[in-house]
Amino acid sequence: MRRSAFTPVIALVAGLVSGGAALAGEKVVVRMGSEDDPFRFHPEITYIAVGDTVVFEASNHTYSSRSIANMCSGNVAWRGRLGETVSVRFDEPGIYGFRCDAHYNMGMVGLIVVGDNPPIDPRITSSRHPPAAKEEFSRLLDEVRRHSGTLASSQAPE
Ligand SMILES: [Cu+2]
Repeated sequence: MRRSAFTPVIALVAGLVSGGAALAGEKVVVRMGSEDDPFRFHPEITYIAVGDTVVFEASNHTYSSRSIANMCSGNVAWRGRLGETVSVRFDEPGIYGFRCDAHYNMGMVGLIVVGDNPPIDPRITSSRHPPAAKEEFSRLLDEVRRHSGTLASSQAPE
């Protein structure tokens, strides 16, 4: 009985704390490779809120995560070494492209989408890549467009 009397106060405090969530966001894990599907990031597209941190977790020493310069907004850049787990915080809305150094040629790339349906910067769509990575990015960007509703499922290629 006594305890429930305090509940509204606790809820209010919790509300205040989450109001400042942009400063202390969530941690979201992107795994680099897996036994079943080794040359891919899991997931390939990660949707997060502004202020969240992405932890790129290497499942073994052949993987790395590295931002692609033309595909990142603001001053965000990271470069993990092979086998290194890196954490990156995203404080600006936008779409960020990244790659695995060892398997970029095989199309091991991914996207981080920060905020609610950020526009796709033309720099991202015109960025140049080896064929498999290019194909993968165009597939992932269509997926992002579908997610934001700017590409209807019926327009989906294939
Ligand atoms: Cu790789």
